[in-house]
Amino acid sequence: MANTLALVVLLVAGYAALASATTYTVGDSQGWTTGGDYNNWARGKTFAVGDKLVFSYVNKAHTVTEVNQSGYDSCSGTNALSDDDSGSTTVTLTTPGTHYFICNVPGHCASGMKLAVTVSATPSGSTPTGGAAGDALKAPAMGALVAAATGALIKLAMS
Ligand SMILES: [Cu+2]
Repeated sequence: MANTLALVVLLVAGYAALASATTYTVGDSQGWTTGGDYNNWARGKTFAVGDKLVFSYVNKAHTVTEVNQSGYDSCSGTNALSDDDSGSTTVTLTTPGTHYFICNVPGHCASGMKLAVTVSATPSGSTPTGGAAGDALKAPAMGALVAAATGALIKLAMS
């Protein structure tokens, strides 16, 4: 019985992973640094509430400063919503709308260290458009599989 329980746990965990939020590494292997084009990086990606952005950089060499649109447009961190220079900054996108990030080291934002992401209210995995379509199709199928497997196991346990 222990083995069958483990199988159910694995199936349920798999289902949860498919439906869970996405973690994006900003700039991919390049990370968060000067010379990047972060709006080019963001193009074509869909961001949803619950997704995470991971900024990777040399600590103190850059900052991840969340600002409003005017701070973004003027490269000013004066009215920052949050600020970190630890070298590894994870931001969870908790609200829909556009989120703005800049590097607050003088000159860096102006030379391209700025990122704007538009976050949709729909959690990724249930969005029927764009890159999430595959997940949207997979998730119900996985749910049916979990249900079928659970049913079969209950029959086994009762026989
Ligand atoms: Cu910087």
